[in-house]
Amino acid sequence: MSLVRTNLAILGLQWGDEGKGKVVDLLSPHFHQVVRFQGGNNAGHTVVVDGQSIALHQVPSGALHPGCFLVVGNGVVLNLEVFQQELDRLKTRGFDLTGRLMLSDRAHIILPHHIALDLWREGGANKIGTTGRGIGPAYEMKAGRMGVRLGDLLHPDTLAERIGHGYEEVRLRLGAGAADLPTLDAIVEGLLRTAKPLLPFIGDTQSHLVTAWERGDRILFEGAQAALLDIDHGTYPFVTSSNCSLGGLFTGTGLSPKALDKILGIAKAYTTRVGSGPFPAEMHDATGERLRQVGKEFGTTTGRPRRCGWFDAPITAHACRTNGVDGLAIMKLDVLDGLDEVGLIVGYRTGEGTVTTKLPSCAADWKELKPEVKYFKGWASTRGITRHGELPAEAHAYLEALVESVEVPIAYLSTGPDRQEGCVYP
Ligand code: 2SA
Ligand code: MG
Repeated sequence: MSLVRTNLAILGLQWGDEGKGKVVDLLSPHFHQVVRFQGGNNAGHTVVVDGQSIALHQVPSGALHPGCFLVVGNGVVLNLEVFQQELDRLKTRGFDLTGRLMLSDRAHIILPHHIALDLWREGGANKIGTTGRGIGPAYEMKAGRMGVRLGDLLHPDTLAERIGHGYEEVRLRLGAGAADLPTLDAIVEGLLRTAKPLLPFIGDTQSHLVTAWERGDRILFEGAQAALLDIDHGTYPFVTSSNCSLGGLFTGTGLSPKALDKILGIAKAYTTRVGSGPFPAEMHDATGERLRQVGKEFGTTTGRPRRCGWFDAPITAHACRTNGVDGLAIMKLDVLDGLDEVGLIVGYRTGEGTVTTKLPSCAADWKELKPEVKYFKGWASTRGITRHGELPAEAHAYLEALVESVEVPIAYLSTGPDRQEGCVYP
């Protein structure tokens, strides 16, 4: 599978944190446009350059390559204050994005009362384990037609009214808790102040992308979160509030499916999840802890420890179907180095004792499922391997079984955090 001569989507196949940032960063030099289409600052993509890591939340991961034009599509929800901080951080590291960044005038803005509502809900019994960044309420306001879009910033006199509808609803819901909210005037003022340096970046990203496509630019679409966190196809209600699988790419940019050539699905060689919700692979034992420590499985955005388990083939196969994945990038294989045996979840044993690979639609039904694990002999080291022929035979056997169970070939294998640690599959 050619990863570079195409318009390519990079999508997460598990519950996020698969290492999409590294892949986007690796591939970016071959693309003219790098596009985010959903999510907000709940995403945290770490890219490592010369041993130094940079965490990006809303700026597309192509930022470190001066030849890439960066697009934030209409499906994204933006925290402008955080966005500006990211720009500033990048600037001090020598990456100035002036002239190569466009933010959709239709992208929605995350406001202080969205964050307050997110946190207020998370304090209650129906905790989802969100990132607390106001993502859910921002998308809710969008669907409820009370959202505020970047384009609205160009009409400052209408802002108070636009923001006011949603603000009043949040105040009603928070009741006494609303006392801590900033006033509407303060929100409008703060927003205008924060937005000022960003105004030159706001534009019609759909037209920009259609034009780029028509002139033959190569476009890289950078997914955030992942299929199992997709609001429709994930483990609802323990999901994020956007379509992080393939459909969201089209609604989140306004581009036609014809503009996309290939889909690369990203998965770790094991599985992690942060936050609450179904996770049949979870290991509460020393092996789970080992994966967490060796894999440094703590959230980029919130620092929360991630739940860890073996590679879960049924969920990954579901994600591949949902996304029409052409090839897999298997990340962090080296984290499994040195284990006596490596497990692969090939199905789930149900309450009735049968084995299934079908995922329940209802979170309650997941509780019944016990993973059916197939074990493989471990290997000494894959760290830093750059040619797939050099992989230990045991690692080959494991990867072959993984491919067989997911029914999608591997296109890229990562064997360490650095750019050069990994190999393209023949
Ligand atoms: P929210 O804040 O409303 O989106 O939270 C809802 C659920 O979605 C989960 N969530 C995530 N889980 C893992 N990684 C996330 N972001 C990655 C990061 C970046 C990525 O490194 O931080 O992979 O794109 C992420 N974002 C949301 C969250 O834990 C809740 O379960
Ligand atoms: Mg991450």
